[in-house]
Amino acid sequence: MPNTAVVNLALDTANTTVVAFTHGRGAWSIGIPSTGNGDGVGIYNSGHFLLTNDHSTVLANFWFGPGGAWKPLAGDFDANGVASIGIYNTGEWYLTNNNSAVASHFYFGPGSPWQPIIGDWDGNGTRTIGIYNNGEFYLSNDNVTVASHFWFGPGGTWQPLAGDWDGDGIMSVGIYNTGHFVLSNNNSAVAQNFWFGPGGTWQPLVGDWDGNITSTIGIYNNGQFYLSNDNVTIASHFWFGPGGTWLPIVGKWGLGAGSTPATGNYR
Ligand SMILES: [Ca+2]
Ligand SMILES: [Ca+2]
Ligand SMILES: [Ca+2]
Repeated sequence: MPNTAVVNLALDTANTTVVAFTHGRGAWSIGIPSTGNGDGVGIYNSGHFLLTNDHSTVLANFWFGPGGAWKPLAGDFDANGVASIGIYNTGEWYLTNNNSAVASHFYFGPGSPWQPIIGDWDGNGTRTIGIYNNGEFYLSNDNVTVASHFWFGPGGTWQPLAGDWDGDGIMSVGIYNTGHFVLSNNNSAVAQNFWFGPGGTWQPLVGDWDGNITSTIGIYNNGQFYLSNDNVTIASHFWFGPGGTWLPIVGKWGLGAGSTPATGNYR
Protein backbone atom coordinates (compact mmCIF):
# COMPACT_ATOMS: atom_id res chain seq x y z
CA MET A 1 0.00 0.00 0.00
CA PRO A 2 1.48 3.35 -1.00
CA ASN A 3 1.67 6.11 1.55
CA THR A 4 -1.80 7.41 0.74
CA ALA A 5 -4.67 8.24 3.05
CA VAL A 6 -7.45 5.69 2.92
CA VAL A 7 -10.86 7.31 2.82
CA ASN A 8 -13.02 4.23 2.96
CA LEU A 9 -12.75 0.49 3.62
CA ALA A 10 -15.11 -2.16 2.30
CA LEU A 11 -15.37 -5.88 2.90
CA ASP A 12 -16.42 -8.25 0.15
CA THR A 13 -19.39 -10.51 0.76
CA ALA A 14 -17.20 -13.59 1.12
CA ASN A 15 -15.19 -11.92 3.90
CA THR A 16 -11.97 -12.66 2.01
CA THR A 17 -10.89 -9.21 0.81
CA VAL A 18 -10.72 -5.68 2.21
CA VAL A 19 -10.90 -2.96 -0.43
CA ALA A 20 -9.15 0.28 0.54
CA PHE A 21 -10.38 3.36 -1.33
CA THR A 22 -8.18 6.46 -1.58
CA HIS A 23 -8.47 9.94 -3.02
CA GLY A 24 -7.06 10.01 -6.52
CA ARG A 25 -4.91 6.88 -6.22
CA GLY A 26 -7.55 4.25 -6.92
CA ALA A 27 -8.49 1.36 -4.70
CA TRP A 28 -6.39 -1.52 -3.40
CA SER A 29 -7.64 -4.98 -2.56
CA ILE A 30 -6.07 -6.59 0.47
CA GLY A 31 -6.61 -10.30 0.94
CA ILE A 32 -7.62 -11.48 4.39
CA PRO A 33 -5.71 -14.65 5.19
CA SER A 34 -7.83 -17.63 6.09
CA THR A 35 -7.60 -18.40 9.77
CA GLY A 36 -6.78 -21.94 8.74
CA ASN A 37 -8.94 -22.76 11.66
CA GLY A 38 -12.03 -24.22 10.16
CA ASP A 39 -14.13 -27.19 11.09
CA GLY A 40 -12.74 -30.66 11.23
CA VAL A 41 -14.66 -33.88 11.04
CA GLY A 42 -15.23 -36.89 13.17
CA ILE A 43 -16.86 -40.26 13.07
CA TYR A 44 -19.09 -42.11 15.51
CA ASN A 45 -20.08 -45.73 15.92
CA SER A 46 -22.04 -47.16 18.84
CA GLY A 47 -20.64 -44.79 21.50
CA HIS A 48 -17.17 -44.57 20.00
CA PHE A 49 -15.94 -41.19 18.72
CA LEU A 50 -12.85 -40.39 16.63
CA LEU A 51 -12.20 -36.68 15.95
CA THR A 52 -9.74 -34.98 13.59
CA ASN A 53 -9.00 -31.34 12.79
CA ASP A 54 -6.75 -32.08 9.81
CA HIS A 55 -8.68 -34.90 8.08
CA SER A 56 -6.14 -37.55 9.10
CA THR A 57 -4.57 -37.25 12.58
CA VAL A 58 -6.82 -38.55 15.36
CA LEU A 59 -7.08 -35.72 17.89
CA ALA A 60 -9.46 -37.54 20.22
CA ASN A 61 -10.50 -41.17 20.54
CA PHE A 62 -13.09 -41.87 23.22
CA TRP A 63 -16.43 -43.37 24.13
CA PHE A 64 -19.48 -41.46 25.32
CA GLY A 65 -22.90 -42.85 26.04
CA PRO A 66 -24.43 -46.27 25.62
CA GLY A 67 -24.31 -46.46 21.83
CA GLY A 68 -27.17 -48.43 20.37
CA ALA A 69 -29.94 -46.16 19.13
CA TRP A 70 -28.21 -43.00 20.40
CA LYS A 71 -27.15 -40.62 17.63
CA PRO A 72 -24.12 -38.31 17.76
CA LEU A 73 -24.32 -34.52 17.87
CA ALA A 74 -21.66 -31.83 17.87
CA GLY A 75 -21.48 -28.12 18.54
CA ASP A 76 -19.95 -25.32 20.56
CA PHE A 77 -22.45 -25.47 23.41
CA ASP A 78 -20.62 -23.06 25.75
CA ALA A 79 -19.34 -20.48 23.24
CA ASN A 80 -15.67 -21.12 24.06
CA GLY A 81 -14.72 -21.44 20.39
CA VAL A 82 -14.42 -25.20 20.19
CA ALA A 83 -16.96 -27.89 19.48
CA SER A 84 -17.73 -30.88 21.62
CA ILE A 85 -20.05 -33.82 21.27
CA GLY A 86 -23.42 -34.86 22.55
CA ILE A 87 -25.87 -37.65 21.97
CA TYR A 88 -29.59 -37.86 21.22
CA ASN A 89 -32.19 -40.58 21.42
CA THR A 90 -36.00 -40.28 21.22
CA GLY A 91 -36.27 -36.78 22.68
CA GLU A 92 -33.49 -37.20 25.26
CA TRP A 93 -30.29 -35.18 24.96
CA TYR A 94 -26.85 -35.23 26.59
CA LEU A 95 -24.41 -32.43 25.74
CA THR A 96 -20.77 -32.12 26.80
CA ASN A 97 -18.29 -29.26 26.68
CA ASN A 98 -15.21 -31.48 26.96
CA ASN A 99 -16.31 -34.77 25.33
CA SER A 100 -16.42 -36.38 28.74
CA ALA A 101 -18.51 -34.81 31.51
CA VAL A 102 -22.24 -34.27 30.99
CA ALA A 103 -22.78 -30.50 30.77
CA SER A 104 -26.51 -30.75 30.23
CA HIS A 105 -29.13 -33.47 30.13
CA PHE A 106 -32.68 -32.70 29.12
CA TYR A 107 -35.69 -33.75 27.10
CA PHE A 108 -36.95 -31.74 24.14
CA GLY A 109 -39.53 -32.83 21.61
CA PRO A 110 -41.67 -35.90 21.20
CA GLY A 111 -38.86 -38.19 20.09
CA SER A 112 -39.02 -40.50 17.11
CA PRO A 113 -39.41 -39.82 14.22
CA TRP A 114 -38.21 -36.28 15.03
CA GLN A 115 -34.52 -35.76 14.23
CA PRO A 116 -32.09 -33.52 16.13
CA ILE A 117 -30.37 -30.48 14.66
CA ILE A 118 -27.84 -28.11 16.24
CA GLY A 119 -27.26 -24.42 15.52
CA ASP A 120 -26.60 -20.95 16.82
CA TRP A 121 -30.06 -19.69 15.91
CA ASP A 122 -29.71 -16.30 17.64
CA GLY A 123 -26.07 -15.56 16.88
CA ASN A 124 -24.94 -15.36 20.52
CA GLY A 125 -22.09 -17.84 19.98
CA THR A 126 -23.79 -20.72 21.77
CA ARG A 127 -25.21 -23.55 19.74
CA THR A 128 -28.50 -24.97 20.85
CA ILE A 129 -30.86 -27.60 19.63
CA GLY A 130 -33.76 -28.03 17.32
CA ILE A 131 -35.86 -30.86 16.00
CA TYR A 132 -37.14 -31.72 12.54
CA ASN A 133 -39.81 -33.99 11.17
CA ASN A 134 -41.38 -34.11 7.71
CA GLY A 135 -40.70 -30.47 6.83
CA GLU A 136 -41.47 -29.10 10.31
CA PHE A 137 -38.82 -27.45 12.50
CA TYR A 138 -38.77 -26.40 16.15
CA LEU A 139 -35.70 -24.39 17.24
CA SER A 140 -34.70 -23.48 20.78
CA ASN A 141 -32.15 -20.93 22.00
CA ASP A 142 -31.99 -22.31 25.54
CA ASN A 143 -32.76 -26.02 25.02
CA VAL A 144 -36.00 -25.51 26.96
CA THR A 145 -38.38 -23.11 25.23
CA VAL A 146 -39.38 -23.00 21.56
CA ALA A 147 -37.85 -19.93 19.89
CA SER A 148 -39.21 -20.62 16.42
CA HIS A 149 -41.53 -23.09 14.76
CA PHE A 150 -41.88 -23.28 11.00
CA TRP A 151 -42.06 -25.52 7.96
CA PHE A 152 -39.40 -25.57 5.25
CA GLY A 153 -39.36 -27.91 2.29
CA PRO A 154 -41.51 -30.79 1.17
CA GLY A 155 -40.67 -33.17 4.01
CA GLY A 156 -40.70 -36.83 3.07
CA THR A 157 -37.18 -38.12 2.51
CA TRP A 158 -35.59 -34.66 2.78
CA GLN A 159 -33.13 -34.35 5.67
CA PRO A 160 -32.53 -31.22 7.77
CA LEU A 161 -29.31 -29.16 7.66
CA ALA A 162 -28.15 -26.16 9.69
CA GLY A 163 -25.48 -23.60 8.87
CA ASP A 164 -24.56 -19.94 8.66
CA TRP A 165 -24.80 -19.86 4.90
CA ASP A 166 -24.34 -16.07 4.58
CA GLY A 167 -21.81 -15.56 7.37
CA ASP A 168 -23.92 -13.10 9.38
CA GLY A 169 -23.34 -15.05 12.59
CA ILE A 170 -26.82 -16.55 12.70
CA MET A 171 -27.40 -20.14 11.63
CA SER A 172 -30.45 -21.13 9.67
CA VAL A 173 -31.76 -24.29 8.12
CA GLY A 174 -31.53 -26.13 4.87
CA ILE A 175 -32.66 -29.45 3.52
CA TYR A 176 -31.04 -32.24 1.54
CA ASN A 177 -32.37 -35.07 -0.59
CA THR A 178 -30.36 -37.36 -2.91
CA GLY A 179 -27.72 -34.79 -3.87
CA HIS A 180 -30.09 -31.83 -3.87
CA PHE A 181 -29.44 -29.02 -1.35
CA VAL A 182 -31.87 -26.18 -0.58
CA LEU A 183 -30.59 -23.57 1.90
CA SER A 184 -32.33 -20.65 3.59
CA ASN A 185 -30.88 -17.65 5.41
CA ASN A 186 -34.12 -16.80 7.20
CA ASN A 187 -35.82 -20.21 7.55
CA SER A 188 -38.33 -19.18 4.92
CA ALA A 189 -36.96 -18.00 1.55
CA VAL A 190 -34.67 -20.18 -0.56
CA ALA A 191 -31.20 -18.60 -0.67
CA GLN A 192 -29.31 -21.41 -2.43
CA ASN A 193 -30.60 -24.35 -4.46
CA PHE A 194 -28.03 -26.71 -5.95
CA TRP A 195 -26.90 -30.29 -6.45
CA PHE A 196 -23.63 -31.70 -5.12
CA GLY A 197 -22.50 -35.28 -5.28
CA PRO A 198 -24.10 -38.45 -6.55
CA GLY A 199 -26.86 -38.72 -3.93
CA GLY A 200 -27.75 -42.31 -3.13
CA THR A 201 -26.09 -43.44 0.10
CA TRP A 202 -24.01 -40.26 0.39
CA GLN A 203 -24.88 -38.20 3.45
CA PRO A 204 -24.74 -34.38 3.65
CA LEU A 205 -22.30 -32.52 5.90
CA VAL A 206 -22.17 -28.85 6.88
CA GLY A 207 -19.13 -26.97 8.13
CA ASP A 208 -16.98 -23.88 7.90
CA TRP A 209 -14.14 -25.85 6.38
CA ASP A 210 -11.86 -22.88 5.61
CA GLY A 211 -12.63 -20.77 8.68
CA ASN A 212 -14.04 -17.86 6.67
CA ILE A 213 -17.24 -17.67 8.80
CA THR A 214 -19.66 -19.04 6.19
CA SER A 215 -20.92 -22.60 6.31
CA THR A 216 -20.68 -24.75 3.22
CA ILE A 217 -21.50 -28.34 2.47
CA GLY A 218 -19.81 -31.64 2.03
CA ILE A 219 -20.79 -35.23 1.53
CA TYR A 220 -19.82 -38.49 3.23
CA ASN A 221 -20.12 -42.13 2.27
CA ASN A 222 -18.44 -45.20 3.76
CA GLY A 223 -15.37 -43.39 5.14
CA GLN A 224 -15.02 -41.03 2.20
CA PHE A 225 -15.43 -37.25 2.51
CA TYR A 226 -15.79 -34.52 -0.12
CA LEU A 227 -15.87 -30.94 1.23
CA SER A 228 -16.66 -27.77 -0.68
CA ASN A 229 -15.96 -24.15 0.28
CA ASP A 230 -18.33 -22.71 -2.32
CA ASN A 231 -20.99 -25.43 -2.69
CA VAL A 232 -19.75 -26.00 -6.25
CA THR A 233 -16.12 -27.12 -6.39
CA ILE A 234 -14.34 -29.78 -4.34
CA ALA A 235 -11.97 -28.21 -1.80
CA SER A 236 -10.87 -31.47 -0.19
CA HIS A 237 -11.34 -35.18 -0.69
CA PHE A 238 -10.14 -37.71 1.86
CA TRP A 239 -10.91 -40.89 3.75
CA PHE A 240 -11.20 -40.97 7.54
CA GLY A 241 -12.18 -44.04 9.50
CA PRO A 242 -13.36 -47.49 8.55
CA GLY A 243 -16.67 -46.50 6.98
CA GLY A 244 -19.40 -49.07 7.39
CA THR A 245 -21.77 -48.16 10.20
CA TRP A 246 -19.65 -45.19 11.36
CA LEU A 247 -21.51 -41.87 11.11
CA PRO A 248 -19.84 -38.52 10.31
CA ILE A 249 -19.88 -35.47 12.60
CA VAL A 250 -18.43 -31.98 12.14
CA GLY A 251 -16.72 -29.54 14.50
CA LYS A 252 -13.67 -27.47 15.29
CA TRP A 253 -12.44 -29.75 18.03
CA GLY A 254 -10.59 -28.84 21.18
CA LEU A 255 -8.58 -31.07 23.44
CA GLY A 256 -11.38 -32.53 25.52
CA ALA A 257 -10.10 -35.45 27.51
CA GLY A 258 -12.75 -37.88 26.41
CA SER A 259 -13.54 -41.00 28.33
CA THR A 260 -13.15 -44.73 28.27
CA PRO A 261 -16.15 -46.93 27.40
CA ALA A 262 -19.08 -45.70 29.40
CA THR A 263 -20.89 -47.88 31.90
CA GLY A 264 -23.54 -45.41 33.02
CA ASN A 265 -21.57 -42.38 34.20
CA TYR A 266 -23.08 -40.38 31.38
CA ARG A 267 -26.36 -40.23 33.30
CA1 LIG B 1 -17.39 -25.41 23.38
CA1 LIG C 1 -27.38 -19.35 20.35
CA1 LIG D 1 -26.75 -16.65 8.55
